[in-house]
Parts: sequence; C-alpha cells; structure tokens
Amino acid sequence: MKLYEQLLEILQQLDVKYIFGVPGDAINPLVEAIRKQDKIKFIHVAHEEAGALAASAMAKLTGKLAVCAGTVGPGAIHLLNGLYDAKKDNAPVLAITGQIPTSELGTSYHQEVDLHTLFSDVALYRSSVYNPEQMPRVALEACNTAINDRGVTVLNIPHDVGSKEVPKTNFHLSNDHQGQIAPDEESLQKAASLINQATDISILAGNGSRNAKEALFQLSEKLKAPIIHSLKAADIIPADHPHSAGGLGLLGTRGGVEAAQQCDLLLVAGSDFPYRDWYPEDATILRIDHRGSVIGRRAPNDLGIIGDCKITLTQLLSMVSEKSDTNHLEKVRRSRNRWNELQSRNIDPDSNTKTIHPQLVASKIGQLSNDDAIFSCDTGAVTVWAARHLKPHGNQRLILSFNLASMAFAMPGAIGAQLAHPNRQVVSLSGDGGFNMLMGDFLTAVKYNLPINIVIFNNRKLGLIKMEQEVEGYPESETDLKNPDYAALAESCGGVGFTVKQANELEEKLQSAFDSAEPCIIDVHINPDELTIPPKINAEQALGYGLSKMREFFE
Ligand SMILES: Cc1ncc(C[n+]2csc(CCOP(=O)(O)OP(=O)(O)O)c2C)c(N)n1
Ligand SMILES: [Mg+2]
Repeated sequence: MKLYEQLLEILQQLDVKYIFGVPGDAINPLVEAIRKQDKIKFIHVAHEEAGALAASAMAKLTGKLAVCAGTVGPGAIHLLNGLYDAKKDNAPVLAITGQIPTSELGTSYHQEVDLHTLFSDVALYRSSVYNPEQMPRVALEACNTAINDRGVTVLNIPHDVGSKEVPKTNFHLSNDHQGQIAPDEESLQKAASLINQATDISILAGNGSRNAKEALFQLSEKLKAPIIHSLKAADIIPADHPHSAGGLGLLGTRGGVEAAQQCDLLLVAGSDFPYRDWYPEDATILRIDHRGSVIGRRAPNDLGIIGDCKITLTQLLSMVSEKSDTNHLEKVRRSRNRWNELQSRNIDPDSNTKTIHPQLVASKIGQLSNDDAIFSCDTGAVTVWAARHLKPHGNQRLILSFNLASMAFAMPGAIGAQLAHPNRQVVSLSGDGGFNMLMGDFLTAVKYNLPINIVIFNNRKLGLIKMEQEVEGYPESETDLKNPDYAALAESCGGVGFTVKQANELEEKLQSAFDSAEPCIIDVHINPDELTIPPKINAEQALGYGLSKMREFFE
C-alpha cells in the first residue's frame, strides 16, 4: 500500500472524518489517497490558516484528534497561527505538511523552507519522513502524542516519499483509554481541613471542571460558596445558577471580581486563569488540577492537589462539613444582580431603535439560539460582549481562541464546529476586523453547505484597539475599517445575507437566519463608541481615557 493510504487507515481508526487544507504539489498524493476512500473527506479551504483554525475548533469541541494539511513552503507556513491556537488551548491537532523532493533538500530549492525549524516551537512532536520504512511508527507517534499530550504534532512528508509504497504492518493505537488521576489521601485531608476552617469560600471553576459539574454544584451548595468562572468555563456554569457569581478579569463581571477578592478561601477547580492581579491577596488558595506542572504558577497556592476535578470534588464533598452562614454568598449575589441591572440598562431595543448596542446582539443570540447551539467567537470587544451577555445555557458550548486570542478564529471555528456537529446550530460571533482577515473562507461554508450563522459585530473599527489606545492616553488612530456590504457579499458567494441597522429589526433577522438551512451572514451595525467597561477601573485607566479624549479634541 501507499504511504498516505496507511496514514489514512490510522486516522480512520482514530475517528478522523475530515482533513482541512489546500491541495497542491507535495500533498497531491495525500489528496489522491483521500479520493480513493470514503471515510475521510478533504475540506478544501480558501486559506490554510482557516483550515488549521477549523481543525483546532473541532479538537477543542470533541477532544478527539483533528487534522489539517498544507503543501510545501507557503502552504505549510499559513497553518502556523491556527496550530498555535491549538497548542495554546491543548487541542489535539495533527498537521500534515508537504516538502520539496528529498533529492533537492538543502539547496535553497524553489519553495524550500526548513519546516522542522518552523514548527519547532508549536509542535510537541514533529518528524520529517524521508524513508517510507519510518511508517507507520512516525505516524503513530504523531497521533498518540497529539491525543495523549494534548497538543500539536507535525508530519512533514516530501512529495517523492509521499507517493512511495510502504510495508503493510500491524499497528497499535494507544489512545483507547484516557486514565484519570485520583488525588492522594493526605492532600484531601488537608484540603478538607482548610475548607472547614474557612468562612467565606469562593470557587473558581475552569475548563478542567467540565466533567465535574454535578460535584461542583453540590459542593457550592454545601459550602454556601459562589462560583466564579473563567471564560473557558462560561458554558459550564449557567449565568442563572443561584451560585453563579460571574466571570473574572477584564472580561468579567463585578460579582465575579468581588467573589474572588472578598473570600477567605479560593478553591480553584481546573482553572489556569492567567492574570495574577485578579487573584485574592490574602485568601487561602487551594488548587485542584490534573496537571501537577501548572499548580502554583499563577498565584501562590497554600495547597495544590494533583487530581481529576470530578474525582477530587466528589471525594471532598463527603469530607467537608456543611456551612450555614450565607453572608458571603448573599453579598456576591447582590453585587451580581446590581451589575446585571446596570449592564442591561439602555440596551432595550424599543427605547432607542437607532443605536444597536452590541450587548443586545450578544444577548439576543443567546436567547434565540437552540439549547445545544455552539458559539464560536472572535477576539476583540466582541469577546467582552459574548463573555458578559451571551449567557450560554443548556448544552450550549462557547469556543474561542482562548489562550492565543487570535483574531479571525470565529468563522473558521464555526466551520469546524458545524462539521463536527452537523445537527447542532452553530453561530459565529465575528468582529468586522476578524471576519475581514479570513473572509474568503465564507466560500468554504457555501461550498460544503454548512448552515453556519455568522453574526458580524460591525462597528467599522478595531473596537478593542480603540479602547486600548484611549486608556493608554493616545488619541484613536488607524483603527477604522472600510467594510464591504456584507449581506451583498454573502449573496454573491452563494449564501444568504441580512443587514440590521435598527435595533427593532434584530430579533426578526436573527431568527430568519437561524431558521435558514444555508450559510448566513447577519451584518449588524452596532454602536461604534460602546465602551467595554471593566468590572474594576483603576485611576491610571481613567486618567488615560480622559487624556485621550482631550488630545482627540485639541488635535
Ligand atoms: C491575528 C491578530 N492580530 C492582531 C491582534 C490584536 N487585536 C486584538 S483585538 C483586535 C481588534 C479586533 O477588531 P474587530 O475584529 O473588529 O473586533 P472589535 O474589537 O471591533 O469587536 C486586534 C487588532 C490579534 N489579537 N490577533
Ligand atoms: Mg470591529
């Protein structure tokens, strides 16, 4: 059998259904091998970066291996940003890249790029396949590493090697069981004793607590503890749960911030929330994570427990005594309710039909979408609106370029999500700047009949950057965007387009798009001057903003 036929056999066994990429040159033998079987489909994207982002989104949602491909030189280079997105969010992605013929390597040949070096930082494992007898071992190594160590691996295969015969060999895949780490008894005892001594306990839940929802809620009830969530866990803790405090950090809410800062013990469950300033200074910090290496790297921990969240929280639940004092919880609830009231003021679509507040758009998307909808969101001010107003509920999922925070993730992410879950509603919350970066890939959604709904938060600018410039005291500069008529663009690509310029048309047009079985763009002209007020403002930020406005006025 041919080399790529064997690789596809391995990928089939791992339940891979799609390979995202652009065909050509060195990966033609891969595309040919895909053509000859019917289990794995090649998704021909417009830009390889979109392919890598779609694979990353798919892996984030399913936890399974996702695959992208790029040919020699520029095709491989284009994958890089999407692969970093996968690396930073621990998503298992395999990239297959082509390479120039082996006889030409090292001669500065046309399109020759040192791919081994290019991917050295992004990949956990990379192998250049120069001899077909390296197969299937290198392919197994690449797949097993991506899956078990949760990250990116790369197979770089020159054209001449890719079309060679390989010996037929039996192989074994090692991903059939993912073990879970149980905490040690001594740490559990210490944790229970710290919890029993504390009075005002808050829980910070992260993505690692996704499998532990029930235990988390039961523990929060027993301890009368509010639950703060990281952005990754926004779809784990429903905003209307009686213990939900809100989010933490600049994108968070006042309830979330107060719950973190006013507790005497913070129980961090499966979160690596990176911003040190938002952790409490004097509280006891107890951190549970299945990765020992990350414990203690954000804030000094009084106790770290290495263990799976579900096992650890379930065991702790039976070891801690029930609290009766609800003061801390009530205080946080009041703060959460006050914040919610303030945030929902002025966004009523009937009181001011001219201005469409982005908060209203995020909130309507959350309300009108199905209980198991998947949201894919861009990086920008749009992230703030999604973080605070989307309020995922039921089995809804929210994915982003969480740790890389790359622009342009949302639409390719939606493509990956829709292919992974063809029966679920998928909504992309795109910034106009983000959408413009990879807008060619709307054609991919049309080509493969993916009924994704792309809501463009069209503020005609790089909104977050405008805010950054202002709090730094600079006048706004170079943030404007010259946008096309997105609805017309959607139609000319073969999709469906809607334009929303009045707040009172929003609901009807969103609903029409959600009801449509075709890829849709809903271009919503939002207020360009909306401020993304953080839950806590320091004097420096306020001064910067004042200075910026003065400079804009005088210049
Ligand atoms: C690829 C990439 N380039 C630049 C940035 C820096 N950056 C972060 S947000 C942003 C602006 C996003 O603008 P837009 O998509 O219009 O969203 P908005 O902030 O207006 O909601 C920029 C340039 C980034 N995160 N990623
Ligand atoms: Mg914008």
